[in-house]
Amino acid sequence: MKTDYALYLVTSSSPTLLGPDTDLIEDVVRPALEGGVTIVQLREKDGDMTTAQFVERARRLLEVTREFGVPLLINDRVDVARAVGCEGCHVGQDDMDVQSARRILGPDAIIGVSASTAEEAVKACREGASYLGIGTVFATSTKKDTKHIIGIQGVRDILAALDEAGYAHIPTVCIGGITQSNVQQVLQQSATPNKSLDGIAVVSAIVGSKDPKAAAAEFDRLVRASLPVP
Ligand code: TZP
Ligand code: MG
Repeated sequence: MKTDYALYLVTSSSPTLLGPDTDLIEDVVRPALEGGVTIVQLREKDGDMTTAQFVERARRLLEVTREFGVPLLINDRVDVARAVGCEGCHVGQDDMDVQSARRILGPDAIIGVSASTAEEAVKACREGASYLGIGTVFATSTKKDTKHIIGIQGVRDILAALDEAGYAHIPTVCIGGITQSNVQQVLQQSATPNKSLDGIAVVSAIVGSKDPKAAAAEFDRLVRASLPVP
């Protein structure tokens, strides 16, 4: 089945985003899925979670994403993705390479790669990435080590380079500082004649929202109105 990248939720366990008695899965991800999130990435950077806890959380989350028929990807930890049998993983430039990840997860796994330059994007496609996460678009306090703030023009340049290299068919989402106020501008202004974004990825605009379901539903409305008709 074709993966829908339109509204991609990346989780965070940061206490500054999650309220004190908030359960990430039941109080954030489930309502966000009800609101229209189409794909979920479990990203654990903030706590000092053990591997055992990580696997347990991924298993619990997979039960929920399966209820909604939405893919679950694991950030960085290809081993955890394999252990729980979810749909795939997302790797950054310093993580395991795509080919090795695919050896572990198999030919049908969804393997996403972060890219902040045209070179990184084209290389990831050549190596068999299923989709690209392009960014960081705008400065964000969610990710501390964002060296490369590329702006909308940077996203556009990468999309143009993908088209030029024959990878216009590889799905792309962008990430970093995306809000309900800028999402339509990002989708519209990054589009090139042959290659547009397939969706947007957000952390704080949904995880940090008081009402994740309403936040996701509003993104869903805004994104659907700006994506080219398939
Ligand atoms: N990669 C680049 S920016 C970022 C990641 C994981 C964090 C984006 O968070 P937010 O809150 O949507 O700006
Ligand atoms: Mg990583």
